[in-house]
Amino acid sequence: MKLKQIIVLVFIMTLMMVSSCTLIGNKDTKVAPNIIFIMTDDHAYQALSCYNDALIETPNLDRISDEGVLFSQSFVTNSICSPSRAVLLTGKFSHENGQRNNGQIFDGSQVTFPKLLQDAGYETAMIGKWHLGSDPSGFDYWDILPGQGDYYNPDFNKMGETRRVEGYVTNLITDAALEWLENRNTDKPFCMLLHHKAPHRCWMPDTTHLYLFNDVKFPLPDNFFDSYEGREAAAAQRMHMKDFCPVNDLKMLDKEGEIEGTLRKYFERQVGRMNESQRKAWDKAYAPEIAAYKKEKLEGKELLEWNFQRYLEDYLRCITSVDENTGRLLDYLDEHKLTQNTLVVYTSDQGFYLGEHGWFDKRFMYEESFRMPLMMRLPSRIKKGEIEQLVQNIDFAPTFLDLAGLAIPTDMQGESLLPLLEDQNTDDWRKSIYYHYYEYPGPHSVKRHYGIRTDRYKLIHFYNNIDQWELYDLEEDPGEVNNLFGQKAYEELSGDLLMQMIALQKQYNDTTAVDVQLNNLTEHKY
Ligand SMILES: [Ca+2]
Repeated sequence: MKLKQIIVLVFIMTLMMVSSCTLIGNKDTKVAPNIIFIMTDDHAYQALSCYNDALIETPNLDRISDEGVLFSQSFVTNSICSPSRAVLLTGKFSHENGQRNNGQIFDGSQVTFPKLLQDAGYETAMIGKWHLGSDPSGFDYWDILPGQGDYYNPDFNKMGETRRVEGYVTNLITDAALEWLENRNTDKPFCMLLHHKAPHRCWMPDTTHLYLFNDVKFPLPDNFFDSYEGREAAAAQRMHMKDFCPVNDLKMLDKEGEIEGTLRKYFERQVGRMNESQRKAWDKAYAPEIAAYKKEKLEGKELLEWNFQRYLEDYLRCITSVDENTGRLLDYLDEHKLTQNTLVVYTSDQGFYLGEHGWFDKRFMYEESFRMPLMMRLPSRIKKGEIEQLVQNIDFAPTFLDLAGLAIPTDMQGESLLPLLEDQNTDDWRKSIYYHYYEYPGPHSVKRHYGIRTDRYKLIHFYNNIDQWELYDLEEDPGEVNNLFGQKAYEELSGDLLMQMIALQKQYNDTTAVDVQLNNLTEHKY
């Protein structure tokens, strides 16, 4: 073969490789999109102005929903960090992927969507908070925070090598993401998981945001002074504004050491990571707050309200960093002409309480921690507007595989969201969703429970060392303070929801919950 013929042949082969990679599994002419999945840790939908602008403006995050879709009913299957991450990767409930609680080591030998995308020709990356114990698998590149990670000058573990990086964690994770995008293999479509640490407890803001919201008085939620009447499990939690550690959670680290707090040593380690100028800026900002706290010695309701304001200031400052850094990423996509064919997803590993029921943290199946914020943008392919159908984090993996034109493994338990995104006929979409939380005994003392939610109603069963059912009409009682279970007028509805829930437990193969119900039925002879 002559040299010229060889060159032509190599050129044609290269073209064929590029086009087969770009289409990935799509049989038709649809081009496989790039995927950027941005997930924060504990970002409440109440703190996103595309959902509600009562607390904060998030103009950059809102761009995703303005130019794409906003899911108004998106939910988690188990409202806690590592279980949520395992559901994302596997498309399966906790009882199927094995990750029921924080602290368990994720079985990385399982089938996950990044592995399937990688096998099909995507370049894959995982950057930021991983929090699954085992090393990431299915990624061409990973650069993660060990464990929970730190806000200031954090360690990163890049493909097995740990180093300390100077700076603020949300900026650094975004820097790492942009650097990877810049150096990626441009012949392949890519899938990047960008997982922020923020705004996880202990809500440490960047030095550039330490004075934000200083003059703002945030409105108290209607159920802030909840009495938990008729709700035994809600009364037993330890995640109330009164349970805050003043030093760690409210940043009252006085030099004299007079302010006590169970997490003081932990927080001293956090600020101990700061360099001299960071520490100087930090101490200057909090000194007046600390002095006032010591002088005023607030008690009772006044102290709770002060705790609430103090908590929200820092939490929302952390969100501002996330918002600004998401803006940097979206700008990069614009500048590099990647916007049209890149799916940008924004979500959090679950919701969070911002004073509702008097709480912080998550875990419960009540709305604020059960709901996840979720926005998606892919201008070349998906519609704009709001999606009201019930969706869950089991749906992420099937959706990404479907978008790439790949087969969805039959044992994945979620549904592809593509029909909703493309405005196809979705009359037969699911009408109810299922939840199961396990981490008890555990931090914050939230008892084990499972339940079902429809558009309007929610039935929950708390079990293990308690046996209590709760029923809510979300239209009449959005704050979930009025447990209707056991009232005569609601017996038929409760029975109907119970039957629907048993059907979901069978569909999802949640035998533990079925066993619990059978035991309770036998013990209590209902
Ligand atoms: Ca979380």
